[in-house]
This record gives sequence, structure tokens and C-alpha cells, in this order.
Amino acid sequence: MSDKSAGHNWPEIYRRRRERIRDRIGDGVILWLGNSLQPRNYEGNTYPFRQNSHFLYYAGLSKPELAMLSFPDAGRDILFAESPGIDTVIWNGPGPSNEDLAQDAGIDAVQDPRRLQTHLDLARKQERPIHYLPPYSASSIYRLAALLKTGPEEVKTGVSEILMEEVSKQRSLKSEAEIEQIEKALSVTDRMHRACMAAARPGAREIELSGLIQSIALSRNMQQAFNPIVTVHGEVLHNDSKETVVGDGRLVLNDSGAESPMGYASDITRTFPANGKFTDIQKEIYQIVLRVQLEAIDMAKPGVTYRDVHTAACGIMVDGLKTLGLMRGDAAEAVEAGAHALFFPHGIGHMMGLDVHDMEDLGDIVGYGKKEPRSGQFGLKYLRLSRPLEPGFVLTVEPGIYFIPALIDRWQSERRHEAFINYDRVRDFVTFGGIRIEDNILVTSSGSKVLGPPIPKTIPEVEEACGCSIQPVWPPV
Ligand SMILES: [Mn+2]
Repeated sequence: MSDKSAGHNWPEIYRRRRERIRDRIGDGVILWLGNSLQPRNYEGNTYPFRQNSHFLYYAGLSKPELAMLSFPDAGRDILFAESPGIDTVIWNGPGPSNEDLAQDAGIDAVQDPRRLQTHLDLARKQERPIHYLPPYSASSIYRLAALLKTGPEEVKTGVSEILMEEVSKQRSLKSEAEIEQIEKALSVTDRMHRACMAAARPGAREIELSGLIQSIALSRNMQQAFNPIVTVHGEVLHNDSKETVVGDGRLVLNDSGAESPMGYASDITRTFPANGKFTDIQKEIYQIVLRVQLEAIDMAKPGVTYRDVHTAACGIMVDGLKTLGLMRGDAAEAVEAGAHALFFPHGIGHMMGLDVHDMEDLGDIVGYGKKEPRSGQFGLKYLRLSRPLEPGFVLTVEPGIYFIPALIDRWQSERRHEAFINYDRVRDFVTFGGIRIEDNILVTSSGSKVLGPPIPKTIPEVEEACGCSIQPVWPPV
């Protein structure tokens, strides 16, 4: 891929990553499938291509329809790529040769894609296990079914658990070169958030702000790591930015992050007043969320489980909500019962790397390991990371307080957790919206470190950034 950071021998990094996974798997063959182009409305008009993140991690090549085989016993890998024909050159220009691709990935052998079938047929005939990761797109399921001469359902049940575990272990620990990529993305995300604060004003539309921040990333050759959430309805957790007009006195929630050209994510949330000044009650709720976030960052260190960080964060939140008369009773008991989830129905954070929810395609093995089941309790069931933290993990820390009218109505009608929730007081906040504050941290040997440049976060910092004039995307000539 383009834009490799200087000072790192990427072909050697990919080669070593594959060597390690081959050693851990030990037998059979490992099949790595790259992604295909996804059509928008007909085959030739496609969505922007995004490579499979495992393929990026082990080969770094961002081109559709690639595949790779790793042979643990022979200690080698083969790349499978179609040779660019004259039509490709005419329509898409002269791209890199297959030999160039192989060299970039640190692979010695490159073969025609039709040879992949021959290798797999032989492995099946010899009854050697074929290890592959769970496919998440219909095109990959279909491609795997054809290659393995089986059906889509059999493809899903035949995934390699040992490969999932070992990939999860390896990708969970981020190297210095990977942290550099995440920080590169964050430096653009910082610009996106500052521009959004500066440009927002009563009367603007959510979609204008969303368009502005996306243009900032695009003009630096970066995609978004996920669909940005820029909205006055922060209480709708994954609200798409719409034509909604930003009202005076409203809070704008911006949850967005650029993706580095090598595919690394960033994921930042800031919430700010549309007119540049927080009201008193907005300040009070904001301060509770900020305190929870800072204390959660402080708690994150090796050996501590993220579930304990989540639970402690919920307790601090309940204490804060009690001072405003929204909750009552013993904070620990309220959290144990799940009463706080009326205001905070999601988890404190998740792993982040090449995916914004890193390796979510591998399931709970990443955030929970093999032994710990995920809780079924409302709120806690959305905690994506629970396991003990290790140096090298990159996580998000993202508490929020939301006033979700439909949830308040339902719980109040059921008189749910009445011992802990003061519904009469909650009614005063029903049009408040929501506040979330999110940063990306690296777990270090002794604690944790917030990644990227400082993005306005305290009330004075946010109000100052809201009062700035908008910086042009391109410097004036
Ligand atoms: Mn997040």
C-alpha cells in the first residue's frame, strides 16, 4: 500500500508476521482471502475498495481479488494475483506488476489465481486441514465455497478456531510502526474535530458538518474509519448525519475518525454547544462524563480487566447523576442491578487497530477470550472488551450520558429500577440529547497513554475551539 512510514522495513515486517503465525498453526495450509470489489448498482460501478484487515496485516496489499497460501511445514507463502492484461492497463493505467506486489509483501512466490484451486484440491485430497478465518461478506463466502467445493453453510462452520485465536493474539499487540499509523490518522481526526467545532452554528445542517469533516480527510488521501456520526441527537447512538437543522442551545455530538492510508483506524468523539457556549446544566452533565472518562483512562493498565474499568466507570457516573438528583441509592448496587444503563447503555470501549472495532469479525474471542461468556444484562451486553489489559493494546475510552425518550418511557412505565432512578427528575431532561467523550489509548508497561495530538476536551478548550474561525482545507494561495 501507499504511504508506508519511513524507517520501517515493511516487507520484512509482513514476512515475520506470517512466519510467526505459520509456527503457531504448525500443520495444514492457511488460506488468506483478500476482499473483492463490491458493486453499488451494477458490476462496473463499485464502492471504494477496502481490503480485508487480516490481509492488510499479513501482506499489506490493497488490491481486489488477491489470495495467499501459507504452508507451515514448508515455511513458505504464495501470493495469487491475476496478471494485469492490456484492458486493465487501458482502463486503470499501468499498475505494479505481480512481482512488485510480492516484493512489497516480502513474498518470494507469486502464481496465477487458477493455481490456488490446484493447491487446495491437493490439500483436501491429502486430508490436510485448510485453516481460514470467518468470512463476513457474501462474496467471500461464495468465493470460499467455490474454492473448497462446498456450500455456504459449511464454509461458515468450517472456520479455524486455532487460527482465529492466534491471529487475535498477534494483532492485539500493536507495534511501534502500527502506533505511528494510528497517530497519523489521529492528527487528521484532530483537524476534523476542530473544524467541526469552528463551523457549527445554529442554523447549520448536520450534513454540512459531516461533509466538511469528510472533505478534510479525503483531501489528505484518507477515508473515514467508519460512517461519521455528526448530530444534535447524540442520544441516538449511531445516528446518521441528516438534513436536521442544528438548533440554538443544542449540543452537537461528533463521533468520527480518519483511517490512515495503510488502513489504521482512529475513533474520537467530542460533544460541543452549537452556539459556542455550554448552558449550566450542559456543563454539569459534561463534567460528569469528563470525570468518568479521565478516571477510566487512569485505571487502564496491564493486568486490570476492562470489565472492572467499565464497572468502576459506571459507579463514578452514578455518583455524578446522584448529585443532580437523577439517581439515588447505593452506587455499587445500582451498577450491579444495571440501573445506570438507562443513561449509559453501552460499554466503556473496544479494541482498535486496522478495524475500528478491532477484529470484530473474529467474535468474542478478541474481547473476552475463550472462557468468559458475555453478560446478557442490558448495557453490559454491549461491552466489547472485558479481558485483562496487556501492554500494546489500543483501546477506546468512551463513556456517555444519554437521555433516550423511548427508553425512559418504557422503563418508567415498567417502574424499572425505581429504587435507583428518580423518574420525575429524568423527565426534565427528556429533550437534552446526549454527551459522549472518546479518546484512543495505548496500554503501556506501567499504565496508559492517550494517542494523537490533544483534541479540545475540557469545557474551556471546547468553547475556545468553537469560537475559532474555520481553517481552510487547502492553505490559501
Ligand atoms: Mn468507539
